[in-house]
Amino acid sequence: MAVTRTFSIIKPDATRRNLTGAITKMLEDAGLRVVASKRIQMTKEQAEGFYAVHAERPFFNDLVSFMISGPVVVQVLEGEDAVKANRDVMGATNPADAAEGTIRKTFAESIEANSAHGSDSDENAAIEIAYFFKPEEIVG
Ligand code: RTP
Ligand code: MG
Repeated sequence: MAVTRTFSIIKPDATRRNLTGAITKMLEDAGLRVVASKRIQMTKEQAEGFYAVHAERPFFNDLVSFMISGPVVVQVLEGEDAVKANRDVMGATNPADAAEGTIRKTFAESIEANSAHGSDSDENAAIEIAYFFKPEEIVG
């Protein structure tokens, strides 16, 4: 298995509750290394662009409003099969379905305010990383 990168967001419900460190610790304990990180306030345009794939979904407008409701921490994570390692430790989208010990089971407030985002493929990871980071901001 190769060392790869993925893209993570610590969402506004989590930054509001001061969980940036706790969630980052769970990512690190899962074998992932933070090779880039910044706390930002996303603009509406940025959030709409990031979630463009969901533009036709009924929850799109609520999701964009939620994602700009407070600061987020965007991160690039590196590790063995990083996309899978990250999604495994995040748990299911709906915290009611998430396994014990996952980030979403531990911290999520709802299916929307679910504390963390993680890319769902290597291809999308590369697109999402480039959406928020310049190459020189990532130090492996
Ligand atoms: P993510 O993209 O954030 O890592 O989450 P995911 O793959 O598990 O979920 P996805 O289907 O890509 O949905 C993106 C985000 O939209 C919100 N959502 N709300 N109200 C709803 O039914 C609903 N479904 C999804 C969540 O914040 C989800 O993470
Ligand atoms: Mg997704």
